[in-house]
Amino acid sequence: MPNDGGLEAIAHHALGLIPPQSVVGLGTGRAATVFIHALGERVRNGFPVRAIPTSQASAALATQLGIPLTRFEDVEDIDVCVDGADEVDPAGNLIKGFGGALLREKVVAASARRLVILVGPEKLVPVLGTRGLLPVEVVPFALTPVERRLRAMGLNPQLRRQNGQTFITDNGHHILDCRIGPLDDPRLLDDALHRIPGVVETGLFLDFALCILIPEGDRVSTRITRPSARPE
Ligand code: A5P
Repeated sequence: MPNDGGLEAIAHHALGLIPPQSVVGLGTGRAATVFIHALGERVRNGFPVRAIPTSQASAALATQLGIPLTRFEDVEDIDVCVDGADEVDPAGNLIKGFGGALLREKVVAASARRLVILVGPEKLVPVLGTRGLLPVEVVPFALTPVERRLRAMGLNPQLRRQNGQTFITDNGHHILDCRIGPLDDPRLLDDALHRIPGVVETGLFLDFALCILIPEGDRVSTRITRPSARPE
């Protein structure tokens, strides 16, 4: 296996889950980037797909590789979305958004019939929150009140910065990175966060049906969590 933590292997495995003529959701981040390159090669060899990207970065890469992009308005459904994750618990609940694309990632994942998650074993955690960070996307107007609410909840929010500037998401929002520990009840926290006016989305991806691909030695291990990919 090449020295990429096995990402090439799982990305190529994911290609096998994409039927011809599919509409494919393209995730964001390192694992998704490896997959987009693999898909681009297949498209160059004549494989017919259209894609909906989850970020400007993934859109730019797909365009550069000749993968045709489409829009929600022009398709019925997304057949398969392939993305990475920052934490995966044993039930297949996720934390995402360390790369800042959580909102579009969740929109695309929720519109996909099948969600394929590519992760190295270091992302598998016994309990969500183990890595200590939960990104929360916030509209700029609400930054201060939301920050105060999160602080009062004990979440010690930090405004994300990048290259010395406040980080702006592709949607024109900010990210507050909450310091968390292992979460007893991620659903309770997610519901509480969504009740705060100005919070747009959280990095908790709960109850999605997933196919999780993990490199294991020179093999790819597959875990299927739930039968249907769309959370009700
Ligand atoms: C982007 O906002 C994130 O949700 C990524 O999908 C996640 O951070 C995984 O990225 P890597 O594959 O780069 O670890």
